[in-house]
Amino acid sequence: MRKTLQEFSIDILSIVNPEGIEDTKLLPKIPPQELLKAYRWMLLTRRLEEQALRYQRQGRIGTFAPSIGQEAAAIGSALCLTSEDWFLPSFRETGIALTRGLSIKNYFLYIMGFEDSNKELKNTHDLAISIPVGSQCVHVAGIGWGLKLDQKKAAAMVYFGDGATSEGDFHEGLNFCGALNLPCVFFCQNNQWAISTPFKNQTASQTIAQKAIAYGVKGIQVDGNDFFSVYVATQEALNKARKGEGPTLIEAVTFRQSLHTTADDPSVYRTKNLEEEWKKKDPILRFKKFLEKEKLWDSQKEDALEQTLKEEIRKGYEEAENFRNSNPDPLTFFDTVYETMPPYLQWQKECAQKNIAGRNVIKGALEKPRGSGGAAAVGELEEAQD
Ligand SMILES: Cc1ncc(C[n+]2csc(CCOP(=O)(O)OP(=O)(O)O)c2C)c(N)n1
Ligand SMILES: [Mg+2]
Repeated sequence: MRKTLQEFSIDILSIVNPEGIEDTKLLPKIPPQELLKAYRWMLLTRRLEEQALRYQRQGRIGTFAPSIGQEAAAIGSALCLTSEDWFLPSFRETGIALTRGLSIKNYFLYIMGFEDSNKELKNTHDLAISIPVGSQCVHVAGIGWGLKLDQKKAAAMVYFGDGATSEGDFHEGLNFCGALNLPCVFFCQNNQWAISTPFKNQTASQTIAQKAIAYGVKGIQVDGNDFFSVYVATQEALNKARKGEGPTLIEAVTFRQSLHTTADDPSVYRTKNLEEEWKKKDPILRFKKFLEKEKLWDSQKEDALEQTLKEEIRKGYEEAENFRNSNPDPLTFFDTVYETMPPYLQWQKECAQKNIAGRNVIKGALEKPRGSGGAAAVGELEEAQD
């Protein structure tokens, strides 16, 4: 005997395409003021990162990962979250963090290398940027489990890229959430690239969304450059999670228009033609076209907004510069990892303080600390000195 045991399908959602409204029935009823706010967030994200790219080239700030081209995926999903929900970012979620209260000053401080920027996360439901690819997919399972045990009517949404779906953490996290029916939303920004690895080399699956099926989780693919598709799918997924009906994996198909990070040069691995093709599907232009058609927007309003944003960004950068010039403690990153600092970290911090004070590594000057990690750290310091 051989017969089909189960069959699966994956939905794709597209509401407003580059030519206009594709499906009026699916268009969500969002008040005009909310649409205008969404546009403002999208444009702020774009202009902020464009300015950050200039500052980085001038040597004023460090490496960062721009999200240019992904603003609909970011803002369309972010606006569905409440302050009770949890937000777990990867490293390309500037727009979402802004909607959650990240100040422009702290945005710049982080890429200047100051951990102080993360202090404002205390007492929020937002986690700090996660650089190890996919790691936050495990953290979300823990947070989701906590929400379930506490019987909270909130959800946790984790963001990651197409590349992260090749990491074990993504599979472990999604499986755990499926098995325990946790209130989590996995939001994949499939921007077609993991640094220089194109999507076609990432997986043999046709979609990322279908990976949910293996874990008994609902998966859906959306046009990630369409604010409305992203909004509808995320709202559905979050409501489902808050009602205790389990997790969802959303794949937002988008395109990273800019470089992976400021240390990258995409011209060596992708064509100008491809970039031009995707520029025609630009999420901000598409949303603006919609607003103009609805008579909610015009060039005068656009000019005024551009001016305000420019000023906001300039002011935020100035505040960050002032902080940098105030001779801040460069070692605050030791303080924000644990509630109580373990002895080995305390010891490392002291070493670093002495090192910075005298620019002089302490060979044998300190006793080996008690507790794990200390001995290894002593060895490392000595090696570094040699
Ligand atoms: C565990 C781990 N391996 C490798 C890296 C180096 N790295 C940083 S970003 C990246 C690609 C991530 O691609 P994707 O998940 O698609 O996210 P995107 O950068 O496109 O937003 C890699 C390999 C890392 N940070 N962490
Ligand atoms: Mg990617």
